[in-house]
Amino acid sequence: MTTVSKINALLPAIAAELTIKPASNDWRAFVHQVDTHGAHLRALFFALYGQRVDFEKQYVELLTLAARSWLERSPELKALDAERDTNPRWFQSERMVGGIAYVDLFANNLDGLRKRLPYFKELGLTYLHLMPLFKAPEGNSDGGYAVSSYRQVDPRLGDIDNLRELIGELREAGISVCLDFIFNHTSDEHEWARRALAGDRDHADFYYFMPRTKADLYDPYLREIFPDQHPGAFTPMEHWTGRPSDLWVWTTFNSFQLDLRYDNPAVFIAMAGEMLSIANLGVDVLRMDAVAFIWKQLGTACENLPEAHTLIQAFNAVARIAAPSLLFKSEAIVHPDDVAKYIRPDECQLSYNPLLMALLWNSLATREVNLLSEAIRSRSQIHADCARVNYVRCHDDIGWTFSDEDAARFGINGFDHRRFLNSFYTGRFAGGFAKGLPFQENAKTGDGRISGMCASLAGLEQALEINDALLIEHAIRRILLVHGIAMSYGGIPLLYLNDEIGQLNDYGYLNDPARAGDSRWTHRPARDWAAAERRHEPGSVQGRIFSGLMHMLAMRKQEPAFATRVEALDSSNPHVLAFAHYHASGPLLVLANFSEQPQTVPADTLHSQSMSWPARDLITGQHVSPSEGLALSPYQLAWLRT
Ligand code: OTU
Repeated sequence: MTTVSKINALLPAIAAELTIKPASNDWRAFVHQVDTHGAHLRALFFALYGQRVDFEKQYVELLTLAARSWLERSPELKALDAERDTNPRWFQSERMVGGIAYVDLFANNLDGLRKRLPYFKELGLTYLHLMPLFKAPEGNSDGGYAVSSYRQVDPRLGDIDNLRELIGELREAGISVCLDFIFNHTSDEHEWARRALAGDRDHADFYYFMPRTKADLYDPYLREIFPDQHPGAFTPMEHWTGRPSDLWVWTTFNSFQLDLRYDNPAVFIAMAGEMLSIANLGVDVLRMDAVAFIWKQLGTACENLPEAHTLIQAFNAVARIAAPSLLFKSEAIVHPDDVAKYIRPDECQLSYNPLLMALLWNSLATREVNLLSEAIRSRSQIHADCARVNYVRCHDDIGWTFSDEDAARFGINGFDHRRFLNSFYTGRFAGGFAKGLPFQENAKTGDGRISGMCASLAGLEQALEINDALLIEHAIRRILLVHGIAMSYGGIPLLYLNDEIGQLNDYGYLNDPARAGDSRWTHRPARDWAAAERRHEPGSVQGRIFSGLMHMLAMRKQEPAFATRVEALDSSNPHVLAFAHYHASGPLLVLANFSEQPQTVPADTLHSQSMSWPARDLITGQHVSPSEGLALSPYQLAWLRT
């Protein structure tokens, strides 16, 4: 029997078990999805678990789970599945605008968020990432990234029905919803973890328990992710039981986040079930949290292993069968070579673009575009069915994940340069504009990352403190510039809500013991709705930032060239970033001055473009003739179109 017919032979028994009529449309659709993707799923599942004697049994269990979830999926979502099937690149549209918000900090709870729908419409959002909202430990839960139940909403926010309704309403308003799939670990209060920690044998195999001698074999190879929380990657069992024990538990992040053990197929199947239940709430995109860490192998760094990819592809194949329109977005904040490997139509169709994010901040600090331009030249191309999510800030720290090899090409030493960037963005660098905080500085390795709101990092906090009009102007221009580049890149531009009104660092977290040890809370402020009210006042800081961003977004939505791939250009000026989109209707040229001095792009450089002049700058609306070269004012961004 071929693999396909072997799988199909399993289906009648599954239909019987689920008491569904094999002739029903619903079941026929499922059979069709299994016909198309079942063999691929089986091959991936076999690659992971094929050596086990109970492999077939596990596979039948997985397929049964997929069938059950499909049958539970609502008719509306099935209609959406069919619609997206005819328009699989919907997320590449120039009309896409994304936002990220914490439900509690932005609007208290799910009901409050629903009342903010008019604001999301005003922003023109078509995509909204709601930060973790499932049940999590009280006190420190790593901002919800320690999940205690994937089926229950944090009761402070509402319940699962509120969530389902909210997602439905957002969809009606043309806004797709992204939620996190936090699948590398659960909280120590999750049912599975409670049982495992209490000594239940079946659940012990859901996590990595091992004697210290074995942990010692792993530890030397591992990167410390949260060195402030605990050294190495393990937490002693004693932490929970209070009794001396030789056992340690793998906790890559905080001690209350226990890494799941994916070499156990029961874990894969259980998490596939949680994934599909989230999908059936109506979620369009799953943000695949911490993808780099999901597979471990002794003698390796346990990051970005080939099996991690197989595993995500297997989850993706499950989605194709049981929730076909669901997309994955990878959250891999690692070396750009490794980030790129998660971006595939059969793995993660979407990916954060951490390299662009980090290099935007790098260029603001150095006033040079060398690394950014090189990244666009050599690292921007991805599969035509995928897209990047381009952002300036998010709820996490900024890690300097550029490639040392790329930096070396410009005579830059990666290690020293990261030290410079950390000192620049923590305000230790004399004459700098930034007000950020260090995150997880590691004295042993010299590593460190940066926390801070976009506005504070861009100089607004300092400029307002000394009340200097020119510095305020520069800061606002920096904010608009980096956002403008994220909007120019193609893919989905993502706003970290509160940045659009220039909210500053919040130092209140220092008074909260559950948060004081984690500087990321400085850039997770409660929404300042009073400040937001000033967004329509022309001269106010909020008004200048908000109207600048809204204007660029409006222009972007009218310009299909933004949906085409980006190509680097040489501006002949070290302070000016240049790239283009080549659309059938003609090129779109993007020029960006990263310095506080006026800059010129030479006439020859502009004439070498396949563009007919004069061109129109979509941002200023002015016509541009480059006879004498093009003059750009401090931090000016230009979108030139014939
Ligand atoms: C992610 O980030 C989340 O975005 C964080 O908010 C969580 O704390 C964390 O996972 C645990 O769930 O280390 O500083 O290289 O790829 O996975 C942020 C690490 C992080 C990153 C990332 C992680």
